[in-house]
Amino acid sequence: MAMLPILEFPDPRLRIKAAPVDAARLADAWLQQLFDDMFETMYDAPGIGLAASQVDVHQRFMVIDVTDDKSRPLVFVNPQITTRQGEQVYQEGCLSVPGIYADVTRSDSITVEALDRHGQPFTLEADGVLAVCVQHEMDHLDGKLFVDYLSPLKREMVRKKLAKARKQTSAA
Ligand code: GNR
Ligand code: NI
Repeated sequence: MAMLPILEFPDPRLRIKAAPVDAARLADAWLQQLFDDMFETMYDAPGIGLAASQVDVHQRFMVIDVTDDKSRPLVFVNPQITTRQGEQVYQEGCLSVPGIYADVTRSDSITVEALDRHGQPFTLEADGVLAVCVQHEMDHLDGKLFVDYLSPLKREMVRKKLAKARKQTSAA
């Protein structure tokens, strides 16, 4: 098990569009280890989701667990949203944009189809925070961050705030 470094905004590598996973690669030990390491990194943060893009792996998969007791770890490989209904506003945060929170409007309920970590296809109906998290992680796979939904001015304020926070951390 290993903790993985998480890329932070405005790192340009967060903008790379991830490529589909070759399902045959799910038999590889390194990919299975990476799933485990991503869960460990996410739980330690703590966070409710982590996309491969955030750990500098530009392939289409993510891990999610929205429970309080780590009881429902989900791996989504090559996820696709097949239905969307309604709208919800949720105050989002992101491990790649630490300490920043903002309201984002997304679909209220979705159907997502993906492969699990063993290559088995599954379909999940999600609403509430799980639906938010799936959409947030899939944005990462397309090189998109929740701060992209803010105005350019607010996004620039976020960039400056993070730069200042980093400077203080390194000076301490
Ligand atoms: O841990 C996380 N919490 C969260 C809260 C509201 C909306 C989305 C999220 S995802 C985030 C972890 C993360 O950055 N995943 O990419
Ligand atoms: Ni995120």
